[in-house]
Amino acid sequence: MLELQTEEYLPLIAETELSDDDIILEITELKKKLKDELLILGHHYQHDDIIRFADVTGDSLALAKEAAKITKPYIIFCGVHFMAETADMLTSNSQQVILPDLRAGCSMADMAKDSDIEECWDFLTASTTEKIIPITYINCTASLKAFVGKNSGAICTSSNARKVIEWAFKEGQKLLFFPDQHLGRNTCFEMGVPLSEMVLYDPRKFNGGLTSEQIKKAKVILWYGYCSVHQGFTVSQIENVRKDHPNMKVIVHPECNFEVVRASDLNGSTSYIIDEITKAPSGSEFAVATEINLVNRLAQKFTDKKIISLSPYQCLCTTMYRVRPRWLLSAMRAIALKKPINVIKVSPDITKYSILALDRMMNI
Ligand code: CIZ
Repeated sequence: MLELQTEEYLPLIAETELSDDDIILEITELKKKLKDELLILGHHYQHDDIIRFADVTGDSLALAKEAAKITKPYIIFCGVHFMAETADMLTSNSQQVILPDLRAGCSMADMAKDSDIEECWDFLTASTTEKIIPITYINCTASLKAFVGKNSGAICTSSNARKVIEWAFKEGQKLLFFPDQHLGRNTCFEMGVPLSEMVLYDPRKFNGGLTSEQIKKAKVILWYGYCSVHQGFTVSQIENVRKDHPNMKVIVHPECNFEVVRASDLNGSTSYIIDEITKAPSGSEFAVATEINLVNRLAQKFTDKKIISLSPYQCLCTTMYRVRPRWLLSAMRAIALKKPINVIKVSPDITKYSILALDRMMNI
């Protein structure tokens, strides 16, 4: 391993001659050396060559809660930007949350921009006197979390969306759901809200493409956002699986579109998918519609079950994939020098209101 003495050691690993094997070796050594100061978190959608170094793996909320429990000064969050933000908000000021590659964003989170959200809120509140409760999926920017916190709303995850929406309907008459239209639509439909009472607010259009009359009539206003990985699954893929594997259950994430969820056998969050597959008897067969790294890992783990991706195409989360061992090593070298890089810090004001929205969710 190189000597950890000077800042010359810091240049991005991409600029060095290190081979992939050298990188893995050095991460392994640094992990031992930093064991008292560093926690590495790995989201389910990360590649195996990152997951192998994770102290804890899980979904975004589980990992953020894990970060909140520990007192180690450094947390490397192998996931995407909004996840590191949530972890920063739940940890103390003296702890530092690090995202190995700052380009690891989330296209769905980026679909709800602050100025568009304010414009939407002004239009909706001017269109109706009924109380609108804003709910956001946890997969969003910290500033959207703060917006819902400020406006009497709450955060939800894909596991508790139904409970949070039930709460919202007790608090107000209408729901504004950010940023994933599919999770909002699928959950509300399963709760008995007909599609005719849901409208789609598209921030690329004037007034979201809606009239005040439509807002008055609607019970649910869905934001036009989606996850490009989950939106890629199709009903014809389900039909093909049913033809080729008659005993196979189709299990999909609720970020998939409405038709796909309706045509599936089971739907739920990544934790739900993992639990269903784990508890299924030996010999069970599943076609899974979620990120490919998780599907492959499940297939490798449960060799007594047949597990395939619903899609024959590569359904990889490219932003998650930006976190490569090279960047993990860069982040670890910087910690070893006590000069952490890529530290994610959310402002106190945004944190205050986001925590309000998170707390509301926790109390529901
Ligand atoms: O919140 C997460 O971690 C994601 C991306 C999905 C889920 O269902 O857990």
